[in-house]
Amino acid sequence: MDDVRFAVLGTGGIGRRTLDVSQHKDGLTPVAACDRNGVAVDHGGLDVPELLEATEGNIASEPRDGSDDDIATDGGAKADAGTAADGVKQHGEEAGIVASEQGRQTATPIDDIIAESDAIDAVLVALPNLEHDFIPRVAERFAEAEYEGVLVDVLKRSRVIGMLDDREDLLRESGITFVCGAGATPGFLTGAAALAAQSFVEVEEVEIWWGVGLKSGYEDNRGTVREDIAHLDGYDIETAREMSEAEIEDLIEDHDGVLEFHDMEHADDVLLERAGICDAEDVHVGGVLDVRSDEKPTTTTVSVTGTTFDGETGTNTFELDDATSMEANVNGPALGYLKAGVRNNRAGHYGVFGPADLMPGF
Ligand code: IKT
Repeated sequence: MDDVRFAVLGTGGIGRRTLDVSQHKDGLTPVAACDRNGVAVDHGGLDVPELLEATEGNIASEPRDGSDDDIATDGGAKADAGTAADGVKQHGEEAGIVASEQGRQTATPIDDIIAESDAIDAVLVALPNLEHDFIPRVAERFAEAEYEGVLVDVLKRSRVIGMLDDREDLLRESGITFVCGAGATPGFLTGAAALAAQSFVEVEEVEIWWGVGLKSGYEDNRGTVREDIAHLDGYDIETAREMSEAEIEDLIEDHDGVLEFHDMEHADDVLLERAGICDAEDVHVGGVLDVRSDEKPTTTTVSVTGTTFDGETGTNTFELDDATSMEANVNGPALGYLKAGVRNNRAGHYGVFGPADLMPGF
C-alpha cells in the first residue's frame, strides 16, 4: 500500500502513542494532530519526537475534567484569548500542541483538520467518548464536509455503534470508511474472537478478560481510567465525568490501586453480533486494572466456546503475552485497522465496519 497520510484527533495517551507507534511501522505518515487548544499540520510529515516531547505531561493533551466537551460540543476549543490570542504562543502559558514548534493555537481544532482533509487518507479519533454521541457527531462533521477517506476510533461503549449505524448513509454518501472500536477491546480482542469462532458452527459464549498494569503509564491514561471507572458498580458515565481528580485518587486508594470490572458495556458484543458470530448477550467483557504496578494483574484472554460441525463442544482460547503492554495492544491494532480502512476505502468500500469485519494490516 502507498504511503498513508493520517491525522490524530486528541493528543492524550492514545493519540500520543499512536503517533509514536506509527514511527515504527512502514507506510504511515502523520500529517496532522490536534487537541482542544491547538493544531499542528505538516503535509510533509510531522516531527513526531518534537511533538511528543513538547506535549508530554501537558494539560491540554488530556482534558483535566476528563471530558473533551470543549471540542465535543461545538468543534471549538476553549481557547483562552487572554493567554495566547490569534495563535501567538506565549511561553510558560502554553499547553498541549501549542507548546510544540509545529503547533498553533486555534479555537476550532477539528474544523482545522477537516479543512486539510483533502490531503489526509485517514483520521484516528483518539478522544474520550464520555458523551455517547460525541464520536458519531465528529464523524457527521467530516461527512458534512464531504470528506472522502477513513475514520477510525477506539470507542468502547456498545450503544455508540447504533449511533454510527444511524449515520451510515451519510458516511457512505461522503465516501467515508468508518472503522469503529479499533483499540484492544473492542478491537484486537474482538477480531481474535472472530477468528477463534471459526472452528465452530455455533458459538455459545465469548469471554474477554483483560489485565492492565498502568503504574508508569497512569498519567498518560487518566482519560481511559476515568472511562473504566464508569463501569464500576454505583458509577455511570455521568458520575465518572463529574468526578474530580481527587475523588478518582480516593476511589483508587479505597481499592488499593486495583480495580476489577465485570460485564462491562463494551462494544465487542454488538460488533460480534453484527458480524454474525454470536448474540450480543453471549459476549462478556471484564478485566483488572492495576494502577500501582506495571505488571499485568491477570493474563489477557479471549475464550470462545462453541459447537463444531461434528458435535463437539470446545473452547478456543487466544492469549496475549504478559510482556506486551496495553500501549502495544491498543495502538498497534488501531494503526492496523487504520491501514485496513484505507485499503477498503481505496477499493470503494464505504460505511461502518467493525474489527470483526476486517483483517487489520500490519
Ligand atoms: C482498550 O483500550 O481497548 C480497553 C482497555 C483494556 C485494554 C486491554 C489490553 C490488554 C493487554 O494489553 O493485555 C481498558 C478497558 N480501558
